[in-house]
Amino acid sequence: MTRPLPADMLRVTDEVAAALADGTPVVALESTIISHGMPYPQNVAMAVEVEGIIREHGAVPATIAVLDGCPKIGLSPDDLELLASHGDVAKVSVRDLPFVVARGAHGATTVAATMRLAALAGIRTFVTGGLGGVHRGAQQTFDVSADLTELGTTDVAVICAGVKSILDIGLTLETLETLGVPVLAFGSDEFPSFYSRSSGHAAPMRVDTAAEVAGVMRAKWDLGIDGGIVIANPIPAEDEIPADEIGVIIDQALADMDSLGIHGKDATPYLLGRIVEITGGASLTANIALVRHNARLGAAVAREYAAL
Ligand code: PSU
Ligand code: MN
Repeated sequence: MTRPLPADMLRVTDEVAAALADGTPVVALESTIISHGMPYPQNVAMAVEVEGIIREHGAVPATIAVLDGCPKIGLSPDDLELLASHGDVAKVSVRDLPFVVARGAHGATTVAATMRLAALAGIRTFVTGGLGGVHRGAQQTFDVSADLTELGTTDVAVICAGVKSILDIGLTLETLETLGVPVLAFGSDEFPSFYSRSSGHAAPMRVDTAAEVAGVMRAKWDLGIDGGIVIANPIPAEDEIPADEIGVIIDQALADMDSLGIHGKDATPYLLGRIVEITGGASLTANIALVRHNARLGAAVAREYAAL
C-alpha cells in the first residue's frame, strides 16, 4: 500500500534536506508539546532553546507540524511562535493528519504523527518529553494513545522521560511489549515516570551509552523488525519531583478531569495544564528540564547512529 510521496506533500527546510542528503545527524521534535503541552510563552521559549541544544550537540533540529495544511519538517522562529500562541492549532495524531492537511489547517503533531512524518522524511531519531500510553481506566474507556500503535509500526527511536502516572504505566509497558517495541531505560534499572526517576516498574532493558542505543536501532531495523524504539531517559535528580509528591497531585488532576467530564484527546492537555496549576508552575519547570536533558541525549544518539 505504499505509493511514492507526491513531491509537494512534505515541506522540508533546505537545512534539514541538506543534512539528510549528506548524512549529518538530524533530530525530529514534536509540536503538540508546544501547542497543547505547555503554556505561552514558556512553550515557545522551550521550543527555541531545545533546537539550540540540539545544534550545540552536533545535530540539526527538525521540529515538525502541519501549517496551512502542509506537513513541515523544520520550522522557522515565526512558525514556532504561531504554534505556541495561535488560538486555532489542532492536536494532530495520525488519524487527524489527512483531515488537517485536506482542510489547509494548522496542526500540532503528537508523538504518533511526528513519528510518521519524520519517517517519511527519512529521520530516525526523535526527542520529546513524554509518550502517550494506556490511560488509567482504559479497561472501560478504551483510551490507548495512538503513540503506542505508531511505535509498533514506524521506524523511529523516541527519546523521552518515560510515561507519566496520569497513565497506567504497567499496562503501557505491557502494550509496548505486545507491539514488539524495545523499551530501553538510559542509565537506570527502573523505568522512569516523567517527573520522577522512579515508577515502581523495572526497566525492560537498560543501556548506558548513546552508542548502545544506536546499536539497538541498527540491529532492530537490520533484522527487519519494523517499528520504533523507546529510550526512557530519567529526569536529572536535581529536577525531579518525587513520585509520592506528584502522585497526590496527579490523582487530584484526574479527579478534576472526571468531574468536568473531559476525556479523549483533551485528556492529556487538560491534565498537563491542571498539574501546572496545582504545582504552581513546578511541574512546568521539571517538564522543561527533562526536555533539555532529552535533547542532549537525542543529539548524541543521532550522531552515533549516523556514524554507523
Ligand atoms: N505527555 C506529555 N506532554 C505532551 C504529551 C504527552 O508529557 O505534550 C502529548 C504528546 O504529543 C503525546 C500526546 O504524543 O500528548 C498523547 O496524546 P493522546 O494521549 O491523546 O494520544
Ligand atoms: Mn487518547
